[in-house]
Amino acid sequence: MTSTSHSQLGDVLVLGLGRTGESAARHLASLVPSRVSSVTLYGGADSRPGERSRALELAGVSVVTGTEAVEGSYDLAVASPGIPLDSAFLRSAAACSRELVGEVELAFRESPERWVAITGTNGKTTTTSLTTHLMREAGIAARSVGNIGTPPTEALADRGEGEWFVAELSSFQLATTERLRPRAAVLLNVTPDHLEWHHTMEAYAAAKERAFANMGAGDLAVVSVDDAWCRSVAARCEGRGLRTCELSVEREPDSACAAFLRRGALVVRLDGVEHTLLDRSDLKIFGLHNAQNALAAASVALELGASPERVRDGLASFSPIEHRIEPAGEVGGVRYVNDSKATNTDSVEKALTAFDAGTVVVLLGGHDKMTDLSSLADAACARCRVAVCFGEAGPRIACALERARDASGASLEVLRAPHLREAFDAAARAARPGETVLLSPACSSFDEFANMAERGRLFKELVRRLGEGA
Ligand code: UMA
Repeated sequence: MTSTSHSQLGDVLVLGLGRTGESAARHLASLVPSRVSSVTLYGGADSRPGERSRALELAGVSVVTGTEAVEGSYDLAVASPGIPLDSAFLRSAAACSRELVGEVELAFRESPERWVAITGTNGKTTTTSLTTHLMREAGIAARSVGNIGTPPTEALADRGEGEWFVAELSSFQLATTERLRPRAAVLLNVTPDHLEWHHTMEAYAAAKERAFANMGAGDLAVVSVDDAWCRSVAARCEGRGLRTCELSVEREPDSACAAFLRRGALVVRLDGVEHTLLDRSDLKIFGLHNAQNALAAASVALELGASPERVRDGLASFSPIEHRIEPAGEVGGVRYVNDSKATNTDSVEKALTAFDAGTVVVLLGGHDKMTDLSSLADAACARCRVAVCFGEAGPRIACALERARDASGASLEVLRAPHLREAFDAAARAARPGETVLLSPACSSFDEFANMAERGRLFKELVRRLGEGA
């Protein structure tokens, strides 16, 4: 099929009843009857009728729940990112569709101008928000879409004149792209992740590399040269003659386009022209990884026309989102991070992936919601060196962690403390230079605080006091 931005799409199948599926189905339903004949959504085996499916039915979408066996015949199938490519669900859909693409690909086909793609294992969300911030500071209309939360098809309806889509793209989203051609794309790093979906590192890295597949003359690829997977992507981009901005926080690349640190200052060189932006210590986002994120965002903003002055101001004014993996300071070589917003196990598991395995001292606990802890316990065993369990849920979490540790042979140290203050002291004593003390409690705060913000503020206050006393 050769659908272009205003082609007939025919009978369309949408897979997944999450945010992506809903948004793709709504967009497609708005094109009936002019470009779309029918929209059918399959929610998958675990999906059930509910508010979302009823609202979609009212919008004219046929919704099928509780099965992965797709029936019928479709011109196009649009997949949600969470559904693995080799799953029975996707294979069943592909068998009755002329073409299968992801939702990002659909959005790109519908509106292919002015896309920036940002991918990598870690740092995508910060880099995406920061790029959008820098562009806006420079007077360039921009919106963050994609994995960061707003499916791009949702943003299509009110896409402003001249507005850029700064798309955070996960490997899942990239794996189902075909014609996506961003004007600039960033690859921050590739480390093992999502292997349950991709199976091999090669497949995972190849999905990320798809961001660059269709780029050509005049486009800019911003690619880290600090890890081996990225280096080979950079070499292939350069081999194709693509303008490639080598991104490094470890050395100064000598290529015509590069982004790096020189005596602590962020420097971006585009086509041989250098811009020294600001000192790393003037950023409000901490850590070398955030210097890399800032370099990547600055490279894109400068490439797309932002002035170095505006980029400098934007870098200096950008703050991390409060309570969400928010750097709270560094004392004695130990980083402190406030993720008080993580009130469920899933968010904690996500947060843990942002740090090197084995370097985290995590603070877990609070009001006990009696949720299942097995997956959290496995994640903590895999990624943390120490866990300090506190509050009402503390004893139950500690037992779950010890059970998982003993079953897996992991070496996690489990400590117990009555409240956040004592837990903080125990964590600070246990942490070694180079490690991170992470408040990512997996529980709501109501046993001890009015809300999660109050809990996060106390954590930051304890870090400040520790720093003063150090
Ligand atoms: N489904 C199945 N079988 C599966 C998986 C999903 O049937 O094996 C169906 C179910 O109906 C389910 C629905 O698909 O309800 C959910 O779809 P989804 O998993 O694609 O999730 P969405 O709600 O559409 O959210 C997705 C992203 N989720 C994933 O990639 C898992 C969101 O990223 C993203 O913000 C959103 O689209 C908007 O673009 C979240 C995420 O965890 C934050 N991303 C991963 C990460 O960051 O590590 C990649």
